[in-house]
Amino acid sequence: MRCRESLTRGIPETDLLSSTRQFADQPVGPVDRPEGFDDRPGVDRHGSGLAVFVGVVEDERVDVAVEDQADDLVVAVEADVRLGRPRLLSLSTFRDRINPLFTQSGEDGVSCVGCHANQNVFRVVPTGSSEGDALAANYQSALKALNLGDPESSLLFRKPRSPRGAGGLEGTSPTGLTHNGGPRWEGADHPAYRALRGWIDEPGGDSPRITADGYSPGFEPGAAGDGDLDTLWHTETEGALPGYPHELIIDLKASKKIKGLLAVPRQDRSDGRVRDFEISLSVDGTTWGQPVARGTWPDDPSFRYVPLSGQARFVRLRGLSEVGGGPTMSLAEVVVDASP
Ligand code: HEC
Ligand SMILES: [Ca+2]
Repeated sequence: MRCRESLTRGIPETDLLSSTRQFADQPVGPVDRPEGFDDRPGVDRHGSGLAVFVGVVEDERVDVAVEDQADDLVVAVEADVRLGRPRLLSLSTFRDRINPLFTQSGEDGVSCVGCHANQNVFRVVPTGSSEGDALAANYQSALKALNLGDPESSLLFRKPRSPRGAGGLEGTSPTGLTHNGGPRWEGADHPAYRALRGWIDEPGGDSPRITADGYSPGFEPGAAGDGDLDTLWHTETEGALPGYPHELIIDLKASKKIKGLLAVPRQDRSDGRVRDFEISLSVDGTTWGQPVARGTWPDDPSFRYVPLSGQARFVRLRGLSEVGGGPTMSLAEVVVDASP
């Protein structure tokens, strides 16, 4: 069974199971285990008796296999698209042009958030009282539902243009799928569709200069600002292992109005994820005021946004402890939300 499903790494396995179920409801097995299929740590067994295996073969292609209780392979879903590396797109464009699309009512008076606030894969929530949390959650969800290597194959492009149905594969549908929420955007001329395309095609801006109190070879501070969710900054993992606090300093190269900081923890494991942190601002990189924000982050791969206000050129994220009490700190990405 082949499908043009794009599964991006970083989707929790329970979510993966629910999206894979749509393709596994008609048992088609047993079929051969895909060649080169590689069981990875993180494979999980679920109470339902189904096990989901996710393997990355040939570098970037993602395959999914589902086994039943008797370990028979009932279905192997082989993604026939190559995934683009998971990459951050502009946060400010997302806030200004994309996020508002999710709260715009359709002809039936319902918006995406009206149905998707508790959905597993594409979970988008209304702004409510905590604007930063909603921004981070919706931004992460939108990126999860996009395959940047082949945007047109993305669920975010296909679902809102699919006819009403149970959500699974449908040969007669122009997108190959149905959508429980019915068609929302009629075609490629729809403003929402064009806004999404514009967001993906937008050239990347000038990246900030990032320095840190230490790093392991291959995990330099710049890896936290390259837009790639798979590359990390990581403090030393060998030798004297200097413990916390650790810090990352982002130099915006000019004084800017600071609105917030988005942090993306490493997506694959807990190692080095920060628990307690504080953020300080500086105009010259030498003199730092009192922290402008303090907080605690959970041990999960969720994007997190800390609202800030102030005028500065340098932003310092200082980690005070690790989620597991260990000595190292890591970060996949950090983005300062600022305007000139
Ligand atoms: C009336 C309810 C409803 C509305 C409105 C709705 N959806 Fe959905 N959507 C669903 C349900 C239920 C599913 C899961 C079953 C399926 O795949 O159709 C889903 C699935 C999806 C998926 C696949 C990932 C997932 O979470 O399962 C995407 C992407 C998606 N919708 C995008 C959108 C977008 C974008 C909008 C707004 C333009 C929207 N939907 C509006 C009900 C809705
Ligand atoms: Ca990175």
